[in-house]
Amino acid sequence: MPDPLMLLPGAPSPRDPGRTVTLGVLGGGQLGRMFVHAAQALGYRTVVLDPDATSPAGLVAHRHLCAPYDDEAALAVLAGECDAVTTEFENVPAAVLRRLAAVVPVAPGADAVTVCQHRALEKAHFERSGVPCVPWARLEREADLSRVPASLFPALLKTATLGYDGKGQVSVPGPEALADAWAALGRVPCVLEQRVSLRSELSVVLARDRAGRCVHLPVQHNVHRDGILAVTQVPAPAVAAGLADKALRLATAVAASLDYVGVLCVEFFELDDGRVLANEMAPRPHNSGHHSLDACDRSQFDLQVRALAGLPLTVPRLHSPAVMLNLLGDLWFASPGAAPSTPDWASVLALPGVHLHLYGKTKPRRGRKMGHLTVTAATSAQARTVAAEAAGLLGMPPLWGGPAPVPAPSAAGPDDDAADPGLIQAMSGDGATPTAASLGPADERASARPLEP
Ligand code: AIR
Repeated sequence: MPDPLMLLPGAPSPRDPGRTVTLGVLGGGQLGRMFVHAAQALGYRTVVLDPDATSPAGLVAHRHLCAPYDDEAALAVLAGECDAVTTEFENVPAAVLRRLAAVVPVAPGADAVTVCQHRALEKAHFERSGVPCVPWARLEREADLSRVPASLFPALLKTATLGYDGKGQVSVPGPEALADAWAALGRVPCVLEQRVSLRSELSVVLARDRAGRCVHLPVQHNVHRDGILAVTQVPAPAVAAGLADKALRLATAVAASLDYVGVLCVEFFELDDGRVLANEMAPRPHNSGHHSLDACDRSQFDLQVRALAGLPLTVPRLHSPAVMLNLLGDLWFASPGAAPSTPDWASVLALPGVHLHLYGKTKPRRGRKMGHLTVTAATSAQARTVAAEAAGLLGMPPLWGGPAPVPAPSAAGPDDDAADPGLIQAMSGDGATPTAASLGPADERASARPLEP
């Protein structure tokens, strides 16, 4: 059944036949920029609302409304000029989405975004949906400090709202450090999470349409540094058999229980003891899905456009193994205190299979996501080798915090080069379990080599 709200690209707007169908996005960062690129490639007109005059998405959209997210006049123009609106940043107030939804189709909906914007609501929602997460406690007032069970330590204290990319997080080794940690975060509502022993971090990016049909990207393996995603690999290496299926099932269940429409990312921890726990989710495309621009025949941004416009969601196929490296502002500073200088892109672009994406941010800052680089190759091993070379040329730290995660020889045999034809990935469609072939090479699923968390 086609979506009754289907908005055909390049067609006259059903709301105003004098203009072309227009898609709007709240937030003008890199995620909005890549959404705009995908929408424009299909032939949609695009409008971005973002307060920054040089926002990455505002610079490429047909129209940039440069105003705060809750500016009444700008929201009226957005609602009047768009046929559907989405968001790219969970810090956009959910109330704004709710107000817009009274006038224009909005996806994801305000209720789902509200849950994703608040870590305590998010964890409670995971638990309600039967999705296990790390032991945690809510911290809202002074009295809560003494009620925290000792078993939660060592722990991480995170602000309940407005945190991303490692912002708003403090490590808390023991109960005696909790009061100071909470003070350091401004005594705002927080969640305290037990620090668990991680074997790996995984994520699932899925898209769900208004009829509840769901497709997903391959399960991604992520390495974070200082709370910021550093490296993503697909197919995910060294994921125990059955575990990828489980992550896909859990992510699909979360989306269904939110009655979610749009692109959703759920991040998971794989523990040393084999359990899979949900970490957090994002109501938008995700950094760990950026590889899909170059390694899949349907990117997460294509999926975001399709879900919003009510176009059919087709199964993304991973056609090449890939390694994605984040390019942080640090790369622009050759030494502490130095003036920013452009990294040596020429050397990196001379490597095979390198796809450079810069977001057009005018001010490099340490820890700021300035772009990413995806290496695609015929095999995972080749992608890792070229990625390590690119990282070396750019002066990045070793990618996996040590030697590259070369697959351990497995008793079953085929090496990862030989096994890569099994790349076809994967839809859950109606929630169906993906096939073994969809989960990548057997040795990458089953081998148990350790990876840096
Ligand atoms: N973003 C949203 N949540 C997490 C991230 N990284 C993206 C969005 C947002 C941008 O980061 O695209 O607009 C903000 O980046 P910056 O560098 O301006 O803080």
